[in-house]
Amino acid sequence: MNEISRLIQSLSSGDFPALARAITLVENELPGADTLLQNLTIHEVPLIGITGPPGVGKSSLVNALLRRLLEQNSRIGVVSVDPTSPFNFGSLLGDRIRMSEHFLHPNVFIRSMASRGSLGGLSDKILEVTDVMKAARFDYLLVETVGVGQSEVEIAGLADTTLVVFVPDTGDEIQAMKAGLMEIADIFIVNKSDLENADRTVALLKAMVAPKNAASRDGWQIPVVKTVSANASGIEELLAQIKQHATSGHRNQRRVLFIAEKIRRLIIKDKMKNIDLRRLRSELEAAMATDDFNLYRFATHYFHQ
Ligand SMILES: Nc1nc2c(ncn2[C@@H]2O[C@H](COP(=O)(O)OP(=O)(O)O)[C@@H](O)[C@H]2O)c(=O)[nH]1
Ligand SMILES: [Mg+2]
Repeated sequence: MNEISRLIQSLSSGDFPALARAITLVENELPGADTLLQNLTIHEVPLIGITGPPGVGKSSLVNALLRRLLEQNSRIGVVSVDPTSPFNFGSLLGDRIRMSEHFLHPNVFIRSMASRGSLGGLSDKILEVTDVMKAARFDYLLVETVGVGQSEVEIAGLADTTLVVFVPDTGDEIQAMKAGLMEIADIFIVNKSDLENADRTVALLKAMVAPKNAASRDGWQIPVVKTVSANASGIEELLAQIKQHATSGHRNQRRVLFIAEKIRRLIIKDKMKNIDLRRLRSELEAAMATDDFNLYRFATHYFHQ
């Protein structure tokens, strides 16, 4: 038996060190990564995406959800995608501290990822990483990501249930975001509802989702849940809504688009694998020095390689 099948076997039995090694393998495209991904048994594990502006308490909510789920003896995988550069360890450290209570728990696996290399804001490898985790016997996966631009759509394609988090008094922010975050939420959360104006923000969000709920075709009614992550207020209701959504038969319309985009990128990567960009540039330089240079003709020399 070779190294990769041994690794698959270990992570499939729920071994965390093996899981960590497998994630590092796929994140860095090390030898064996493709073989590993192609031979994994990827189970159906509810993937909960948690998104929203920085500082609204996403990590704190993950922590509160973890505490509750662990009491119910669930095995949880957490991925925190940090939007800042991989060199900014500050916020990664912050997330770790907020989740540190659970860091050594035998039923929790926590991984931070930088969002480097992705057009969208989510990490390029988020699908690979969560798929590897889905092979490792978790009951739930929680993925925290800052909602910025394209990543909203990506998280909605990736997650079975998308939680969008706000805090009180962000009326302007909520009005401004309109389409993006508004469209992807399966559940809205007003966190820090210990602060003033929580009810006003809840009312505003409820008014905004009302038309969508009235037109709902699959019967899912987007709830607005008020939470205080520090004292776990509202967490029970939030968890009940998450579970209800997971079992509601609601189908994620964005999943096919998300997977299709992923496959498109894999095809491009495969097509590019034999192309030496340095050589291309030097050949291009020579070609551009000639009189009859035509870029479209030049490009065809690299087709079907
Ligand atoms: N007052 C209050 N503060 C909170 C609550 N939840 C989180 N915070 C604080 O808000 C800050 C940002 O929290 P964090 O979880 O890192 O937010 P994230 O950037 O969305 O992940 C931290 O200082 C938390 O202690 C809450 O329910 N009420
Ligand atoms: Mg965070």
